[in-house]
Parts: sequence; structure tokens; C-alpha cells
Amino acid sequence: PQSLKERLAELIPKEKENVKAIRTEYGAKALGQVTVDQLYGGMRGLPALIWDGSVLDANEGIRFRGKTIPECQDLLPKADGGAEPLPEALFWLLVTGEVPTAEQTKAISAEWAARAELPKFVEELIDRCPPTLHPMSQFSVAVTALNHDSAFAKAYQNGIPKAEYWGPIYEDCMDLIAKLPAIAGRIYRNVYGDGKLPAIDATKDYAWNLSHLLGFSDKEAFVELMRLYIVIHSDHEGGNVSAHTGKLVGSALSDPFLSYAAALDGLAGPLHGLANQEVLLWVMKMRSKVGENPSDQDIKDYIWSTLKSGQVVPGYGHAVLRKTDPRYMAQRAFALKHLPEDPLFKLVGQIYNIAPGILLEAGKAKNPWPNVDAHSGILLTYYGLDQMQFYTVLFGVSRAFGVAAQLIWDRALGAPLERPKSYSSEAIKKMFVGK
Ligand code: CMX
Repeated sequence: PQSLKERLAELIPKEKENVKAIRTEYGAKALGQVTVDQLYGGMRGLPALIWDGSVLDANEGIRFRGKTIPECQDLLPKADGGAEPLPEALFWLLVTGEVPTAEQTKAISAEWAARAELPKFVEELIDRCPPTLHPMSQFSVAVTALNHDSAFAKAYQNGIPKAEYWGPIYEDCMDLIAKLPAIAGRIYRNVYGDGKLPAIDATKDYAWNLSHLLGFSDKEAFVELMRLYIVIHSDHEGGNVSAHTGKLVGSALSDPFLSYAAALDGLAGPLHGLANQEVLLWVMKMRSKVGENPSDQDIKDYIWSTLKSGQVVPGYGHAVLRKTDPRYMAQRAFALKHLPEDPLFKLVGQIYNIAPGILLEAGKAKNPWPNVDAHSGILLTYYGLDQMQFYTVLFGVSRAFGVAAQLIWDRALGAPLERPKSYSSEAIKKMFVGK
């Protein structure tokens, strides 16, 4: 069958024409007005980026190349006997906009397995990290170090012409994604186990091998969870901190390893990916305070005490979304199928019934509904992966899919260095005083 790289080579000239036509026809059109408040307000709603893999609607949530999460679950190839979409197929979709065949999906599994091994010095680098170093910092260190073997960095030194950038960028992106399970598995086993890792199985899919390296491949439902987890965490359009950071650093022609390490550093913040760790901490603290079977009133009181002490309710709210995150709903559906009686799942469900009303009453959050991070931790905990400091690493493995897909297209289409304009407060005052 046709490989992903061959398909890309066909699509790139067409997309270049498409972008050229858009720019000729609409290049001078305005997307809106920029207000001073937007500069001070974290650029909310500011139209500023091109991102092709996914688009986020405030009410409906994410679509990957036009497809909702349930549509992806329906349309993308699955593992033999599995019900969840394979991340390999999602990557193909993100890159090409097309649903791959089962054969093409298998070819990606095999290719990633073949590229999975880490350079010895990167293994040693991870092994030398103290177990007290946060897993996300270890992750970022390891991904940065992969730049040692970057095909793009080498090609650039050898004077590769701009039109050919995408080739070695593609190779680096495939290497990056392929090597993440080995990094994640090594960090996990070093910090929480005896540091010994099994070999990957080249006949199995990506999520199976990730689960295997973490020590959970004997639980088929966990492997299914990982397939779903990677798919729903892969991409969330371009403006979120990790995606935008990856794109921004890539625009300096830093290779995909450097670009993605920077993205990981952003994902490691508590308002972004680290929220999945924070949610579980918060839920556990709640449980130790209110016990196994709390009343609704107990939960209400606990949420109010969180807000009154000036903290956020982790897993709730979103910069763009204004309804319950469909990524939350996909995980809830998974829990209803696989662990309906789990006490922690029930607690998270109970919080879901209560927290939005309180956040509305408190009146600050623009979105009182849960996001993706409100649910993921309890699913992992159910299967025994209860080391919450590790959770954001799994988010990081997943988010590479979306960032890599866009890095390939940015270099294929010759996206320039990003350089928006900044202003000082003094300059703003001067601009508008007396006007
Ligand atoms: N609990 C308490 N207060 C909240 C809140 C929450 N869950 N969500 C928003 N608010 C507050 C904000 O802190 C802000 O307060 P101040 O005016 O005092 O600063 C106010 O409501 C308005 O914020 P907003 O416009 O609704 O939200 P932002 O776009 O500024 O921020 C987000 C979005 C996600 C950072 C915020 O909702 C939050 O902190 N949520 C909790 C952390 C979380 O779950 N993050 C994960 C997001 C998904 C991801 O990236 O992984």
C-alpha cells in the first residue's frame, strides 16, 4: 500500500496551490479587530495562527480534520478485537485529512516499532535523573537530547533547500513519536519500579507497546484506554500552550525534537496539561476529608472551600470551550462501559453533577463545565497506574501527534518565522491618549 510519506508527497503540491489561491483571493481580508484588552488578556479570541489538524468549536468541542471524537471512534481502523481507534490511524488522519486503510495503519505501527529504540546516551541521561525530578522534566530533557540525531538539523547544516525541508522534518517527527513510549516507559520504571524494561513487540500497535513498557499490557482494557487516551489528547487546535509553543519554536527552524521539548515544558504547567495530576490530587484530598460515600452537601462544601482559599477547581473551565468537553464525555463513556461501579468514577460523576452549579454561582469562570483533565486520572488509577505525577507524561506522548502533524505541514508550506508585534503599556497610552 501507499505509505504516509508517499501520500504526503502527492498532497503537498496541491496544498501549496490551495494556500496560494486562498492568499490571492482573501489575503487582504480582515478577520476582526484587535483590542487592547486582548493584549492584556492572554490573546483570547485573537485570530493569529493556521492549524490544519483540528479545529475547536466553543460549544461542540474538538474535530480532527472535520471529524468528531465519536466519528473517529467509528471510522478509524481498530486493533484486532479492539473497539477504540488506533492512534496510528489518527496520525494519518491529522496529516492527510484522510482515513487510512487497516493495512496502512498496520504499516505505521510497524514503522514506529522499528524506530522505537533510544540512543544509548539518552537512556543513560534518563537513568541519571534523580527520581525526585518531576517526570515531565525528565521527559523534556530526553526529548531535547534526541536532537543529537536530528535528520533536519543535519540536512540544514548541509544546505538543504527550503522546498525540501519537509522530508527530514517528516523523518524526525516519525522518530520523535516512535521513541516516546521508550522514554515514558523508562521514566516510569526508573521512578516507580526497578528500572528494568521489557523489549517492545514489533508485531503490536503503538498503544500496546506503550502499555507494555509501562507494565500494563496484560490488561487489554488498559491498552484500549491508551488507544482512546492518545486519540483524544492528540490535538486541540493551535492556540493552546503546548501546540502553539511547538509551532513557534519550529518556526525558528529548530528541529522537531527541540520544538516538542519546548511544547512539553508548556504542557507541564498546572493550568494546562499538569491539571490532570492536580485533579487527582484534589479528588484524593477531598476523599480523605469527606470519606468514601460523601453527601452532595459534603462535596459542595469542599468545592466552596477550594474556591474560598483562592484556588481553582482543577479539571473545570476552559479558555475556549463553553460546554462539557467531548473528551470528558468520551472518557465517561469508557468508564460506564469498563468500570461503572468504581467508587472513584462515581465520585467524579457526583462532582460533575455539582461543580458546574457552584462555579456558576461563584460567577467568575466563563466555563463551569469539566475539561479533559477532570476524568483521565481516575481511569488510570482504576488500572493501577496511580502515580499521578506521571499523568502529564501520557498527555505529552499524545500531544506529539498533533504538534508533529502541524510541524510537517508548516515546513512543507514554508511557514515563516513567527514574530508578532508587542507593545509597552507606555506605548499603548501614547497611542490612545486624548483619542
Ligand atoms: N476554578 C476556579 N476559578 C476558575 C476556574 C476554575 N476551574 N476556571 C476559571 N476560573 C476563574 C479564573 O481563574 C479567572 O479568575 P480571575 O479573574 O480571578 O483571574 C476567572 O475565572 C475567568 O477565567 P476564564 O476566562 O473563565 O478562564 P481562562 O480562559 O482565563 O482560563 C483555565 C482557562 C483552563 C486556565 C481555567 O479555567 C482554569 O484555571 N481551570 C482549572 C485548571 C484546568 O483544569 N486546566 C486544564 C485545561 C485543559 C488543558 O489545557 O489541559
